[in-house]
Amino acid sequence: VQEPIVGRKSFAAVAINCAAKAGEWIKTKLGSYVSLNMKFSQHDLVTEIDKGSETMIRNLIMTHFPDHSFLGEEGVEPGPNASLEALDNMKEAEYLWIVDPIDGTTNFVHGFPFFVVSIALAHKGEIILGVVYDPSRDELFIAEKGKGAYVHGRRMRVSQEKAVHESLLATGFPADHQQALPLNMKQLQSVAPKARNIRASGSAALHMAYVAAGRLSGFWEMGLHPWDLAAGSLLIQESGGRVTGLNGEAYHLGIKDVVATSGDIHDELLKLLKEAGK
Ligand code: 2AM
Ligand code: CA
Ligand code: CA
Ligand code: CA
Repeated sequence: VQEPIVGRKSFAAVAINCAAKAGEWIKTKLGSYVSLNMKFSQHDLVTEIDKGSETMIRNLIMTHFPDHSFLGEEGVEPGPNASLEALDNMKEAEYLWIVDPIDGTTNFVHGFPFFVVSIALAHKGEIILGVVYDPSRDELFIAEKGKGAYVHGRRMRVSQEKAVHESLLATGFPADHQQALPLNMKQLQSVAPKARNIRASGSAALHMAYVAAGRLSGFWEMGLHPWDLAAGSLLIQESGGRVTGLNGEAYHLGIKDVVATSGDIHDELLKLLKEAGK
């Protein structure tokens, strides 16, 4: 439903509007031919739909908040450290929107319906708003700092599982086949026999949202970027969970290797992952 633009809309209203509009549009493009580019390697795909979604979101945000800064995946040159350099250039920004226009592009390209739009807003480096929208299931996950996290308008809580052996976990297979992928294989060998089972659905932001919703008890992945994690990290914190780096340091925008859980299993999962890294 279109609301008229009158006065200054809330950050949350604009984020929801962006995510819903972009998500609906992306969904109409699923299964139709899209021209593909390989960004950095054959494992790093981008489509015209990624770029179109980002442009749509950026234009809407800039219309409402012209003095805000914007960091979107498709506006950054590809490469492993580019996102941190871009972030460094923007660290003076008072309000910074951090956007992944499609998280799960490989899924999108293959018609595997696990991809989302991820939108976060940071105020002086602290994430104050996170929205993850899954158009395939029409699910919108939203959190505002200090106000809780919601899906379908209902408050989210992380899962109750107390140990890895009763947990459903998720990971992502890294694009870096030299170092990160072999380490991820070792991590799987360490964690899989201890967990109830493991999923790898190909969207880090969706996995983060599912940890917040209690559908997964934990998620870890290496080599990610701020736009993959910023919104999801607030969803999880506001649902009572815990998000850290691989060494247990508290989540911040520069974290690339993430461990996100309901909280109770966090130390046990960190320990299993650490053992795999030895
Ligand atoms: P994307 O779809 O926005 O690119 C899946 O394991 C996760 O890794 C997704 O969130 C995906 O985001 C991200 N990803 C895919 N290719 C990547 C690459 N080459 N480098 C870093 N992250 C990548
Ligand atoms: Ca990408
Ligand atoms: Ca992504
Ligand atoms: Ca993306």
